[in-house]
Amino acid sequence: MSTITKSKDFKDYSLGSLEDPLNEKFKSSINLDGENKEQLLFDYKQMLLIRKTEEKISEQLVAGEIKCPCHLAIGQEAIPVGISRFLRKSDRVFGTHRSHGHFIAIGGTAESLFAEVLGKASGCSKGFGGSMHLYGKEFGFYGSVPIVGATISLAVGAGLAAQMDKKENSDMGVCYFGDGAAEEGTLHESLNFASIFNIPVLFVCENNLFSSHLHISQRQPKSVVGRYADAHDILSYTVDGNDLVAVSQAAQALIDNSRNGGGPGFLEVVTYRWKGHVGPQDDMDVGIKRGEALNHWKKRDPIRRLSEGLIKSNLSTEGQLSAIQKEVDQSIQQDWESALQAPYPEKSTLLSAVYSQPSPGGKNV
Ligand SMILES: Cc1ncc(C[n+]2csc(CCOP(=O)(O)OP(=O)(O)O)c2C)c(N)n1
Ligand SMILES: [Mg+2]
Repeated sequence: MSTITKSKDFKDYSLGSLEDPLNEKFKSSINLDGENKEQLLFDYKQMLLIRKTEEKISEQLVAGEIKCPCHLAIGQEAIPVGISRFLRKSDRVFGTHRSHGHFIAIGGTAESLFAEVLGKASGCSKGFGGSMHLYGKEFGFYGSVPIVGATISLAVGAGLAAQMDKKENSDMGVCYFGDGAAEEGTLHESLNFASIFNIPVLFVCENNLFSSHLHISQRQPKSVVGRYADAHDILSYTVDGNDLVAVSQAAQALIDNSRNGGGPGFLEVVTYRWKGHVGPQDDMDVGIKRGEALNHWKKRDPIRRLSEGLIKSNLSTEGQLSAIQKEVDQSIQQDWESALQAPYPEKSTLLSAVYSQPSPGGKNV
């Protein structure tokens, strides 16, 4: 069993070894005891799909083919994949400025994402949104936005709507947000409201230790973000976000509890993004270099730790895993080419999603 730990059990609300890049414990293969082989292989493929989709985007940003700003989450793939195991189409999931993985993990296609970042009409937001405005209501993705923290209260509202539907085994609101977003007042008001009204909502804090270029130690007295949930009497786990099994076990416990009337849950997943805050470079975009820490975190690669676990437990072989890799590579190449060939939106649609009509004098009414 992987360890899932309540946030309040972290001594002095310090992440300790979880945030220490030198700690060897988090570099080895993950424990897959009791896990279902088919599910693990599916998850492996999903994680690879997310990784390789973002690598393609990174490459095409460098090539100049993609022009919109893209925030990459390479290194964080275990999180949305581990959580999405337990989500359904009727749930209402909200993302952030860094949501390519959130979108794909619950059913978005690489093709519609590529088309979106290229501004093509076949994009998931019809080419009007770009990387930070992803949408796929048909599979439960209610949107990602660039305004940090903005979707947290929306997910609470969506959870309230689900509660008002009075379904047994309720649908859920889910919001992903970062450790930086946890510094916005909206999180604290949302936690309070969700707690008081017992709302079925899952707060997922991707604590990658950075808000833009600032490390959490420069911004906060304690590194465990789950302490805010404890303050509002919300069940909260803080786990290794690069361990698929730890993420999924904690997600399952919290989601089952919420669906059955137990109120909100808070899942803090500790991770690290391999790229700078925005764009394809490894280093931070304001000239700060993470240096050796980044190299150590790369040894905590969630995909390698899963693939090594699969082989070690005799659940798969090198050959099977490389066949999956090939399949993913091929599908990504095809999806990229279709997106490239797709048309741009018609000029006539430019104002179709603008709610206020420009007056003849040019002033909005
Ligand atoms: C309300 C608001 N404030 C500031 C910004 C600028 N900004 C964009 S992303 C970001 C850092 C967010 O950090 P975190 O929430 O930890 O997410 P991460 O980028 O680490 O995934 C900031 C400050 C913004 N987009 N919106
Ligand atoms: Mg962060």
